[in-house]
Amino acid sequence: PVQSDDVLSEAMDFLRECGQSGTRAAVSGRRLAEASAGILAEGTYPQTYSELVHGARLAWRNALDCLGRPHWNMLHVRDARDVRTPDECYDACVEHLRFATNGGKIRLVLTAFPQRAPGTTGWRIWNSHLVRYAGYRTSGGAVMGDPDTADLTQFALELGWPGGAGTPFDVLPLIIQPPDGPPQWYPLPEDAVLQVPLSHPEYSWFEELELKWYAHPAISNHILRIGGVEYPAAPFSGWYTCTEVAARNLSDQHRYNALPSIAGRMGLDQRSPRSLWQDRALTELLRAVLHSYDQHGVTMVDHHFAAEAFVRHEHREAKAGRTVPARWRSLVAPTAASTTPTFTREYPEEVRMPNFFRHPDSPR
Ligand code: NRG
Repeated sequence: PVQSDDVLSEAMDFLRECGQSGTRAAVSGRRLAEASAGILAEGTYPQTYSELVHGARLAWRNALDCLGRPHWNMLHVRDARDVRTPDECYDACVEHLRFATNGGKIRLVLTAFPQRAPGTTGWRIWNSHLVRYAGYRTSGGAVMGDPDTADLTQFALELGWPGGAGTPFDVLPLIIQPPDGPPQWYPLPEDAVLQVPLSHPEYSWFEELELKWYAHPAISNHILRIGGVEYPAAPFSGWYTCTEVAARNLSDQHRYNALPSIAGRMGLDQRSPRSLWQDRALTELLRAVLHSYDQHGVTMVDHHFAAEAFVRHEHREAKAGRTVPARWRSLVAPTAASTTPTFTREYPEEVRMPNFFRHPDSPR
């Protein structure tokens, strides 16, 4: 919980920034007085749609871990602040997925659910993304599926979800909690979840590995904080960079660990890392991911293009008199890092407001 004087100064900073933004969120002195009266009386104030839009875009511009920020000004914001029941929240999440997925031409979109009332926890989506694959703990201590979601999967099972078909890629149900009630689970409609089966431009055996991933991430475990107001449920969607899927999710040893089987099919010598079998298998996995998303008409960027766009974004920001805060480790590609232009740059790791904050107790 935040102190009301923090809220007040954050609100005034934000509304003044709106005033200078040249957007529809530009406000008068009366708006500042109105908001501060609200904060002093109730501890918070309602934001206009234009303020919400501008605030969400600024939060994106300030997001330290995001490489996609060149597009910050194009974020589309869906207003779901009038949602009252978990069913309505679920419907809005499904609509979010359909709108963002757009048949593969991924749209940059955020859906804002009601702001947190002081003294309450507010709306909560327990999933880290609206779409994620389950990770079932087995008796041997291993995990079937995505080990990253083992806790979330456990949570869903405890709530009464019967589990999926038992494949390595079962889509988890959504877990939604209203401010005044227990969490509830909802299965996602199959046709709202676009997925991409992986194939390789040359290796015909690649399909037999039966790897796939979902079309885009819809991050749902962050609090959006704008001008002292918190939106604890505010899922946002963008498109993937190929390295996220290939060089982490499918290849990390503690995730899907796909490299040994790819290297095996390629006939590489896995006895020593010095044969660079991991590097070579990973490059082919990256090619397969890009190839498959392209073939299915699903938006995805490569790390080279994304890093170049980011450096252009830095130049544009500098012209506007702003530096670009960032977490280097998040921006720099996990493969071929030194061939991308962000590799040799340095960034201030400065938390500016508005911003997104991961729910601290979010299950993986
Ligand atoms: N690396 C995670 C997703 C993190 C957010 N990435 C984005 N966000 N591209 C993963 O699932 O691989 N986005 O809003 O587009």
